[in-house]
Amino acid sequence: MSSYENILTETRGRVGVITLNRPKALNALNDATMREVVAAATAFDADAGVGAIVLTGSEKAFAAGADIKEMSSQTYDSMYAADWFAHWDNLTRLRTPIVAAVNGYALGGGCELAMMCDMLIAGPSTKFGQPEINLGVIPGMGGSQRLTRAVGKAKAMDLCLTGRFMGAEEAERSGLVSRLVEADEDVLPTALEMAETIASKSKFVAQVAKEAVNVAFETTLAQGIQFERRTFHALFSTHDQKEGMAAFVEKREAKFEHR
Ligand code: CO8
Repeated sequence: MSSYENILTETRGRVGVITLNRPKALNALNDATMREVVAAATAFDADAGVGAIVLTGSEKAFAAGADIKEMSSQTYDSMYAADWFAHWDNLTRLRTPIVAAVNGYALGGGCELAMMCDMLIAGPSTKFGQPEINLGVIPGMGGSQRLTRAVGKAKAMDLCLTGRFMGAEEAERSGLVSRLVEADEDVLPTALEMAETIASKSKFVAQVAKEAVNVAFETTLAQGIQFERRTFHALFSTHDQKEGMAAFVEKREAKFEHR
C-alpha cells in the first residue's frame, strides 16, 4: 500500500514499480507528483531487495508534460526562488537502473522524465515531443540537452523548434527508444521483464555498469576509456566477480550478492 496521492507504487519480485496516476490531467507533472516520484524512486534505490525500477504511466499518456495550469501564473522571481524543477534531477543521481515504460503521450516534461530514465520501452501509439515552443517557452528539464544527445542535432532541432510529435518508430530509429514492442499492451510486460533480468544480476555490478555508461556523456573518450578500464580492474576485488566467473567455469548459475 502506498501513501502517495499522484502515483502508485508496488514491488514485483526484485522490481520496484512506480505508476504516474493523474488520469484526468493525462499525468501532467505538477510539483507534488514529481516530489512523489523522486521520493518513491529514492526509497526503492535504498532497498537492497530492489534491483531495478520501472516508471510508467497510463495507456493514453506516460505524461503530457509539466502541469501547464500550475506553471502559467509563475514569474521569473518565483521560479528562480524555488529553483523550479531542480529537484527532478535527483532522479538521475539514483544508482539503481530505471526503465521507462512509455505508452501514449510523452510530451514536454513527460518526454524529459522518460529521458531521465536509463532505458525506454515504447509501443506503437507512443508519441514523443517537446512542444514547449507552442506555449512560448523552451524545454526546462533537459529536453534540449538529453534529446540532442539521444537523437542528434537534426531531430532535436526539428522537435524543439516545430513542436511536432515524433512517433515510436521514428523514435526507435533515432536512438531514443531501447526497444519498440509490437503492441501497446506489451510495453509494461516487456519493461518488467527487462527490469527483472537486470535485477537478477549483481545489483552492485549493474550500478557500476550504469555509472560507466553515464560517464560517456560527461567526459572525453580517452577519460571514459580510462574510467572503464580502472573500474574493470577494481571489480576483480569483489565477491561477484569471483562468483560469476567460478559459476561459468563450473557450468552453474551464479549466485550474486544483492547489497
Ligand atoms: N498540464 C496540465 N493539464 C494538462 C496537460 C498539461 N501539460 N496536458 C493535458 N492536460 C489536461 C487538459 O487540460 C485536460 O484537462 P480538462 O479536462 O480539465 O480540460 C485533460 O488533461 C485532457 O487533455 P485534453 O482534453 O487536451 O486531451 P486531448 O486528448 O484532446 O489532447 C494532448 C491530448 C495533445 C496531449 C493535449 O492535452 C496537449 O497538447 N497537452 C499539452 C502538451 C504540452 O504542451 N506539454 C508540454 C507542457 S510544458 C512542459 O512540459 C515544460 C517542461 C519544462 C520543464 C520540465 C519540468 C516539468
